[in-house]
Amino acid sequence: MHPTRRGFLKGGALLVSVGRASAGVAVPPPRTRRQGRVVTPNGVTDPGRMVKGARIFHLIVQTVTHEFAPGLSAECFGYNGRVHGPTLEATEGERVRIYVTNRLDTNTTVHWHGLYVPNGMDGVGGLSQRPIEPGETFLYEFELRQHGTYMYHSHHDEMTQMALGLMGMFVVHPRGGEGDGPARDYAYLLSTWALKPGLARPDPNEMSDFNVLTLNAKIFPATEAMVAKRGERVRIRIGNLSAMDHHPIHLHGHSFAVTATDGGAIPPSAQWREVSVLVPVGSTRTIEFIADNPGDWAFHCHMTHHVMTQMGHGIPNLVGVEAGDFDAALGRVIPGFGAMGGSDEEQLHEIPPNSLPMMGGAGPFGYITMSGMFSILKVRDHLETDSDPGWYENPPGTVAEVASPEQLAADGIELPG
Ligand SMILES: [Cu+2]
Repeated sequence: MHPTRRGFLKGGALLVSVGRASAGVAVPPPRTRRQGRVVTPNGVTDPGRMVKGARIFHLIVQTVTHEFAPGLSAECFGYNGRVHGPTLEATEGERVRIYVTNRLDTNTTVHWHGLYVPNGMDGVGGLSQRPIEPGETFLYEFELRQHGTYMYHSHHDEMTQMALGLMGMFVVHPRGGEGDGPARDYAYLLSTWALKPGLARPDPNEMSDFNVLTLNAKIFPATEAMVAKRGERVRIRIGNLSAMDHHPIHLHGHSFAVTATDGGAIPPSAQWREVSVLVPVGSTRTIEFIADNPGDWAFHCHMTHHVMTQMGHGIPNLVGVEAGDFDAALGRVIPGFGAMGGSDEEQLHEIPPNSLPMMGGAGPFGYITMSGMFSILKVRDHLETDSDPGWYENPPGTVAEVASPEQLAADGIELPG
């Protein structure tokens, strides 16, 4: 099968989205914000504020219209106007007071995932507290007795409320700081959504067919790139609060050490090296490496369906089919149906409103055939700022290209007839 003749099913229509970017999904200029020491790509890091020796946070739970990428938005639940909530950042030994105001029209709670808290601060609705009713503001107060990467999420009707986005990261730095801490410290929260093309709200009832797979609630090409200067030590904290899916997160061009889970730091003698780290549901994994390989390196979930967006299922496999008049024939029973085939120019079919092609954004060598849980680590010899430096300029002779007849002959490669 020719690579430009692949078809992709989307919401009842088989789409071919290779060959050109559709309107509205060009790669936006990504930015990386540094509010605290931890950078939350596409999100915010909230260090709170100190009042009489305690660190104060305020989470407002509310309905939020969230954009996963230009062209795809949904009515979700969020904190402080965002999906997901801010990465809360504090230091071991601190007392935190976290006010939670419920602006939903349903009850909620907040659970502090992985943190040692008094039982009554654990946020399990009905078990450890009564739920926070609409309009109420609850206070959670506890001392941070550990350091590491944790999470927070609704623990009331959690199947629904987490499916709609009520979650965030909680980073606790070690008491006394880190003498040789990393130069870059990134935080990602992985989540999964069932958002049928054209619909306004994610479906919490879905158990298996999640079609929007996100890094910090964004899908490529809307995911902001990470940056690092060559030689810098980079830490990436990854939490997974997907409904049903574990994610093997893969980094290209480097290997890394798994340095911590939400159970605590892993002693150096027990750390292991990987190029993909499996982040199970309800867990965090922290990885560290030296960014010693300049370039634009893919950072993504290795589940192939998790780097796709809004695929539909339930039609026969048409890979390799000579489409011919198939579109017109099937279009009579399935309006808008489009099978693979035709020229590149014809390959992008009509898609329903508020939906995106299954994959892709513009790249330096054409269309990047990935979406969903996909981002890029940009390693450079020199970085003027922490914002996206643009595409990597490869040194001459270091990009794969068509083999020359001379080279083929020199290496004794004979092409099949
Ligand atoms: Cu995945």
